[in-house]
Amino acid sequence: MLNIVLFGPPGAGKGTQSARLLEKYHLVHLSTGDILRVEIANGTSLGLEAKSIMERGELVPDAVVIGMIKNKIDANPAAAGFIFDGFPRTKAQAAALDDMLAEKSAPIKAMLALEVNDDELMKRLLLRGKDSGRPDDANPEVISRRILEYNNKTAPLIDYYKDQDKFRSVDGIGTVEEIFESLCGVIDGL
Ligand code: B4P
Repeated sequence: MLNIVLFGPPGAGKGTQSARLLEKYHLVHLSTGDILRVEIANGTSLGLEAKSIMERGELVPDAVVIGMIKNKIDANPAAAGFIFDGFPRTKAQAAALDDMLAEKSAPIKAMLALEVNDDELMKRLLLRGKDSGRPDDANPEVISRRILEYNNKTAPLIDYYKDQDKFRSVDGIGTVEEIFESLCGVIDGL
């Protein structure tokens, strides 16, 4: 099984690159951001809980996203592998993911980290906010909060995966195609 964590700050290109990678490697895409937005659109109780948190640019509680991911893994027993996009975002989430995959004897092969500076992140997200309808992309203060949450709670995962010798850095600046080629180069060398 090819299980990959696609990692990076908000706006690094995780969603963009996931779409291409899953097509090439026939993987199942698990994006906690996408799952949460579907819950919000469907007006579920989980969606109602997540909506205001996401609109503030904060992280949804660990127990909520861990439960969501577990359900999706269980629902795809025949998958050739998973791309985890936007998950894990905290050490508790990373440890829970390791436990879930240990049960299947299919650990994470690599964490591919897209490196993009804060100015470029802000530019990309504000641009997307003009037509995406995502409230968390429309406001520079909310974007700054998301970047702060990333630096405080998510960036420490780099060391978590370095300790397991799974961290791989990829330059996230360039054309979508160039970055895709770099990611494929790393995956093909695993
Ligand atoms: P996400 O949906 O994961 O959103 P994101 O981190 O902001 O990144 P996204 O994947 O959307 O952007 P991308 O880099 O593809 O999370 C949203 C919220 O959900 C979080 O803030 C949090 O509240 C909650 N949440 C989700 N997962 C959670 C978890 N595990 N725990 C707790 N809370 C969680 O792309 C951004 C833009 O850049 C796009 O417009 C794209 O077109 C553009 N772009 C991409 N590549 C480019 C390139 N090479 N050049 C120029 N532009 C590019």
